[in-house]
Amino acid sequence: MEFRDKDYKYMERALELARKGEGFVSPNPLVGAVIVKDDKIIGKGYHSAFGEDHAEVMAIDSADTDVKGSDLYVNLEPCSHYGKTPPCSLKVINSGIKRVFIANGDPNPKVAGGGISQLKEKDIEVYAGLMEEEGRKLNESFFHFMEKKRPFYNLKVAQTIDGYIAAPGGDARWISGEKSREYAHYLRHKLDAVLVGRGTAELDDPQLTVRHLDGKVSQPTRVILDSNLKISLESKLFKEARKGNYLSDILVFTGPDVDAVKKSKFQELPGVKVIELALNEDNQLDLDDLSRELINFDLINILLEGGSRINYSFLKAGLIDKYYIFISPKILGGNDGIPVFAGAAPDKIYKSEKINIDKTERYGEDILITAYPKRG
Ligand code: AOF
Ligand code: ZN
Repeated sequence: MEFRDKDYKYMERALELARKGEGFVSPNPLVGAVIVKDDKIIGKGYHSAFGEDHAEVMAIDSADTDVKGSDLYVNLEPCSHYGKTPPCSLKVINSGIKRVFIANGDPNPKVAGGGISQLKEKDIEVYAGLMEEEGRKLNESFFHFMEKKRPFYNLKVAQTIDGYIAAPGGDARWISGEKSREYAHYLRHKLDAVLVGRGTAELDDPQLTVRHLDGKVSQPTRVILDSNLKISLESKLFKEARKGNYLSDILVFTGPDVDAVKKSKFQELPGVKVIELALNEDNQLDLDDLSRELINFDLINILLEGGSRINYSFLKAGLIDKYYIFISPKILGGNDGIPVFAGAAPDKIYKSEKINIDKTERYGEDILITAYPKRG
């Protein structure tokens, strides 16, 4: 099927609408829809929050003209299952829409082609694959989760030109500029959870919340990896929780058999949970076990925010799915700064992790490199 220029234009609009749900729909995908009749958009909609109407429903209900005989552009195959809402396929069929343009099939096993076949059975023309790549990218964490059954891990680092994320004593304020830090807050809003190691949680004493953004924001779940539950109850994160300032859950992952008294002190705090994980052969938290737990909490799009040992463990485990690397025009110098990945390096360059650079952009004086691992 040869798509026409206007098909791209309308699908682009659907993708744009879908993006309005960023931060609010997970673990559902971002979906947008437009209804076109006589070359005019007569209805539009998007999935605005988890549990809310699906895009097609909002688009059909918003139409200011009878939708009978019109075209629907939607980036995901209309669902065919009874979930939190009734199937979109029925809504589309009953509305009298004549043709449906889709970017991606829905990999959810409850749908998986069922939506498309229901439409076709009712003689609706279905054209799938319009802007397939763009649609897949928009929902990369959703597709990854459906296919691999594990979270999508995004590594974010702010480094000097010479590859350090902090001075020897841990000072990192600030490596990247204001524009980059603002973007990092947008990532926290967009993704489901922010994950840091105990060292970073204590040294930087961060709140791991979204600030510096306009409009309604979504606060990510905060995840701390701390094998021995050594983190202080006096850290900012827990102090705020104790004051009753609930912003989002805080999940502390530890190894097995940690101090029960200390554990209960954390658990008493509103929104704080301590979860014990198995250890791997290196006596570190088992990241597969962690992945399973995160999925249990519906956390599928995770922002790894350090520090360097956590970064290294995820790198070694081959778990980093996307890189956001901010490079700031600063040179720390010396050889004792804190590297991006702290641990033993391979002995040969050919053993290094290979990545594909997707984009390079300027954020103020910094460069942001977005990259994906090259995996077979
Ligand atoms: C659509 N249109 O706008 C979205 C779809 O829990 P529920 O009932 O909201 O269903 C969620 C599933 O529905 C989700 O996993 C995905 O397969 C599909 N999402 N489908 O037709 C939409 N958001
Ligand atoms: Zn639906």
